[in-house]
Amino acid sequence: MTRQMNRRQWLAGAATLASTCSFGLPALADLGAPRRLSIESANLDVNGRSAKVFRLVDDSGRPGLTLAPGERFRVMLQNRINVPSIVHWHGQTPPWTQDGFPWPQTPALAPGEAASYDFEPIAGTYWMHSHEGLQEQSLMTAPLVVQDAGASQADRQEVVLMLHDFSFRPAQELLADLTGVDGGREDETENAPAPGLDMASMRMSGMSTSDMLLKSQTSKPMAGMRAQPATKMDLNDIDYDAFLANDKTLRDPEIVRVAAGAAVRLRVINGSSSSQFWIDLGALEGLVAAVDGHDVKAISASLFPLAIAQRLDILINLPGPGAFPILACLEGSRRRTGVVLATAGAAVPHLAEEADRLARPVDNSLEDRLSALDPLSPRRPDVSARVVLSGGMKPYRWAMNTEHWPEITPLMVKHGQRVEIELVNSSMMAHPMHLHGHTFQVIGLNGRVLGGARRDTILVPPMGSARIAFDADNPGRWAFHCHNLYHMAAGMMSELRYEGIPV
Ligand SMILES: [Cu+2]
Repeated sequence: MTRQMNRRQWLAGAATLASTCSFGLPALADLGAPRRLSIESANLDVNGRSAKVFRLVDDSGRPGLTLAPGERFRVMLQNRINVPSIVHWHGQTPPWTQDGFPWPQTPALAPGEAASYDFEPIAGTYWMHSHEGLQEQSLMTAPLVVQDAGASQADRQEVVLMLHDFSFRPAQELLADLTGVDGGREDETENAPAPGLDMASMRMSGMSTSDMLLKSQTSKPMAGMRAQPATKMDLNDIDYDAFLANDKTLRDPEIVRVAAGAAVRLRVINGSSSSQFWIDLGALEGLVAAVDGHDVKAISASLFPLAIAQRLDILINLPGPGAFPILACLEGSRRRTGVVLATAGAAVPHLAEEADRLARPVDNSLEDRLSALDPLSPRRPDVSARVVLSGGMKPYRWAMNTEHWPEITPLMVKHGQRVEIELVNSSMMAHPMHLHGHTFQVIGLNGRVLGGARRDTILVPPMGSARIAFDADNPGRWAFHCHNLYHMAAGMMSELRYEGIPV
């Protein structure tokens, strides 16, 4: 495969030079070659059936990256698939030209093309995913763990739990079913229809919009939830074929070997395109130590809501020998996935893919109790914006302030300003809203003032609101969008733009 030095590499090279000059000599660890990351296609076995998926792997074939304490994010990314692609370092705050969003100035990498990245990462549990088309649904996602010097001293075994929703059907078809518009075929990973089934009959076997509405309005009250016939909340736009935990289902889950009485740091990443979960530790008690990579005052629990794209660092001290399932239960459903922490010789129980009870909708019950260890300094906002989230299933169209990407009006800010945004959800679906390039603090939920967590993704529940604040300290063009892939694809994306950035 040929490698060309492209414009982006020159940009990144210049950035390296600039940072070396302005910050003095690079650390010793930075003198070696950059880490390599490849965008590849691969086959994955899902419950006995082979699927074509994408992968983001290092030279040894491992998914994603784990950076040592203090290590810079120095990565050479190569596109080894036959369609354009670009990878976003979710939650990190690089210069905007290295954010992995396909702006006109930073287009996707052509097949065979490579790009280099060099920035100082934030320590914590992060992830990476394609920001090109619907590639994320085909598992172009991977963990990005940046180890923290303090956390690694704590001598905890690290366990990463990466969650995915999975369909054998191409994402373009799933979207076309929702919008009623044939989006055409674009992804290389499309899984061929089973013999004897043509595309039309596959589409007919898919769920109609009314089926999905029916499905979401379950007649029985969900566990822990009162029956509320007046409220029609929409959950789970897509009927997935499987839910994956580290690429496996509960039919044959990953068994993570742990020592009896081990101290574990569980890094849970919801890399799903359109699914939200309750993380269930069963009999174990866990301490939430960080959300979206940022430390919070620890909260003890055994059940934790996790919206799309969010992460949880949960500290668990195992009580002794045994097998300990860590389950992710799909909201509004009995379906679940997970891994098992097991000591040597422990009998691992069979875990059904369906729970006895429906999980209730993911909510902000944990968010309400979180507070940042490193809050923003108190300051009056220079910019106060209100963003109304709207849309629905029929037609399947989602908006921010009634605008649909790419016909949007950017939210303009100046470098150095304190910005507050009130996110108001006027729709019947939850929207996990993600702002690129910044860490915000949650300062209000449903009108209640909060000194909440610092994050990059906040859930805005149906008819609810969330207020976020951040310092405009990273000039550029930044995507601001719902992280439900299908909501984003159906318009729910906007831009935060700094004055003075040429477009
Ligand atoms: Cu949404």
